[in-house]
Amino acid sequence: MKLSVVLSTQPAQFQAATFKGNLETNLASIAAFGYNGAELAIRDPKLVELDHLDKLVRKYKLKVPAIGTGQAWGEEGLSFTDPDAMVRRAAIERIKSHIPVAAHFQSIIIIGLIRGIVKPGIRAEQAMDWLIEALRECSEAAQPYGIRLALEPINRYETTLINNATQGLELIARVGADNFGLLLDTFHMNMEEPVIEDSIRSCGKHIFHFHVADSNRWYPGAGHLNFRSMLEALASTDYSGWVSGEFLPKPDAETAAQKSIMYLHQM
Ligand code: LER
Ligand code: MN
Repeated sequence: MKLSVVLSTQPAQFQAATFKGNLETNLASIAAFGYNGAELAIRDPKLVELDHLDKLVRKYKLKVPAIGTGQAWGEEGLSFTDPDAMVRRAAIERIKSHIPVAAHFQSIIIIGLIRGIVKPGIRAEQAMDWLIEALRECSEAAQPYGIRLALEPINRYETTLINNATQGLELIARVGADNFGLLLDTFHMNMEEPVIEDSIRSCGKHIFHFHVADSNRWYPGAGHLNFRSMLEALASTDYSGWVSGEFLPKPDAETAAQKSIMYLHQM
């Protein structure tokens, strides 16, 4: 099991970006705790100095399994399903601008909240059509680089578009691109899936990435989710990707990251 944890490269409102603040200090801690990788939350690749980032990631012998993109929604309001065509275009271009960074580190590009929500006055079918169009364009742009995109079903309190695995699988069929799959997150699945393990098994080969947090979004082991059975279900799909910690920095990022890796290693 390859383990990573989320680190934001910029200040972010998103609370479950486990590490924020000084990049090098955080990468050093993540490596020291025994993680194999750091999942990077990048609002805008223009704000990142790729050479500097690459040097630090190499220095601490870490991989970058995935790039989170949701801050473009959280901080700037960009989305694939905004009624304003300029905003939709900016969201698509923003995702495409992650491709060179993803190609450099061989990372998956995460499609989280940048998909947006169904805005008032917009029909759900219209939002879905915009979403599918955007995902096709981005998947097609990433394909020549061998880069995969993973859409994350997110719980109903954060979005009205794609809350569960069934909807995620339907979307995959409609987008119809081999390099487009799913990111499953145990925190969201705990709210939306009837039986988490069954949903993991049903997603099978379409699972490109996996986020872990416990029921309370603290580190695994701090709540009531059954990580042994969820990870067994994941293994039964022949998953060869990463298990990435995305949990609240509570009581603080370092303690949470350490407790999580100790707990997951026991599994
Ligand atoms: C991001 O990976 C996530 O899980 C969402 O809750 C972001 O709001
Ligand atoms: Mn997540």
